[in-house]
Amino acid sequence: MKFKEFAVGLFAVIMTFLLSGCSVANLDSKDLMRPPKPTGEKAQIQHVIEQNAGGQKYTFKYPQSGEYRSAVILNDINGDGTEEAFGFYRTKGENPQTHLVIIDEVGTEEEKQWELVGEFTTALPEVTEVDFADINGDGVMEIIVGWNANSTVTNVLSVYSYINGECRQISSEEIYYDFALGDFTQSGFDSILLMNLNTAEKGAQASLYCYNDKEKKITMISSVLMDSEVARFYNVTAGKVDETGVYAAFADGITGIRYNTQVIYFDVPKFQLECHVVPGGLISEYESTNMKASTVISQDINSDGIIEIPICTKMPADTASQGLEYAGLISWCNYNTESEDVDVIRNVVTNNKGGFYYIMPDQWQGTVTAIISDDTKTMTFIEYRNGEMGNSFLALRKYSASEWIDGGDMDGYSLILKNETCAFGYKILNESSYAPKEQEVLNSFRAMGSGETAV
Ligand SMILES: [Ca+2]
Ligand SMILES: [Ca+2]
Ligand SMILES: [Ca+2]
Repeated sequence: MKFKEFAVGLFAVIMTFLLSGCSVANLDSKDLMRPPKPTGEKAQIQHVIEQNAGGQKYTFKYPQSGEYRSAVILNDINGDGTEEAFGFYRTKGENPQTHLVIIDEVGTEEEKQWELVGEFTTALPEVTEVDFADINGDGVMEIIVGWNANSTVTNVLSVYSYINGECRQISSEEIYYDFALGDFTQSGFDSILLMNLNTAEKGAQASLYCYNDKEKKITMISSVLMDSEVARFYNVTAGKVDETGVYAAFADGITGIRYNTQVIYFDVPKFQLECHVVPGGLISEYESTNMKASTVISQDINSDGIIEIPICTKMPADTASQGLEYAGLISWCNYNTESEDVDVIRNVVTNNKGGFYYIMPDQWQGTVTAIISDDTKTMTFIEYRNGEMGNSFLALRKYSASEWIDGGDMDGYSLILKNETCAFGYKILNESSYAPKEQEVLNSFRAMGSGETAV
């Protein structure tokens, strides 16, 4: 019994944690999906699970990734306005099985009771992730579950629908490495985009699955080859590509030598899934500029609802100067489905180790470089023409909070901003047509920290 007690204890701890997380006011409907209350409700649901396990030892299974990490999740999954619970546990013993149980509160207003209404089992031991989407377009969310056998490359997708008191699986154990959900077909229905890496059995491929009303399950409507060089994805984001509403998955991945983003979308007139590779920068350049791929991911940097893709390089190097450390350059781009190329939205010059960056004016592109010096504290902008550096015109420097003395002689640096730990100053160096005005410096400078990325 010890094991079970431990599992129950852990369950309570995680429930408490998740509940405290949920107390933050947020009207996003996804946040309304919650773990059970640690009161009668939780005890009753747990009792149903225990009964269903039939006295066998079991452990709760927690989704390994994604937004929903609880082993028991409450959500209205049949559209009747009240929540059902569904939970994951794995039995111990000779033939261990992982169970997905769906538990609904049934009975009259006076006497309600939580009861098992659906159950699915698999030999696969782990739950990769859980998500929700309305795949059949009836306004009620389906449960999307990824399972895996301790593999980092292969997961199995299951889609469950609970309607009219009946729980059904509407998928056929499709294999995937990563998935994205959303209205890829611009039909008002959600569909599922499965992405697979190159393996011994199968080439790298993306496949779009939609609900097929005739077969009452999801079926593949289109597929496309993906970049076979990609060894893994470190991020997948789904969102709009452009103003026209084309919806895409942006798979940020890594090959042997570089990072790239694959933009995968469904071309509705052609009725064809498309995949285009946007090269994101060499691993060596990420390393030399201290850029971290995990923090520079495809995202909407300017809150216009359209996803930007980061292309990370270095500021241009002076061929005659050796041993200089150049600043990183992140070009945030939109993918243009017509030209099949990218449009740069914003260029950001970064001093990642120093913890600050500067939004670069368009006219600096190709005609200005930036070097990092002074033990990464200083970033200096320098005119640059035909592979050679000219006048340096702007320096940005980081100070510790105690180093900065208001009104003191700071070597000619003026304060940009100061926080609890550090201060940042700027100095105009030489006469140059590029030299910015103070207000431009204040508008363009950003300090990293508090989880901020260089956007
Ligand atoms: Ca319900
Ligand atoms: Ca539905
Ligand atoms: Ca955007």
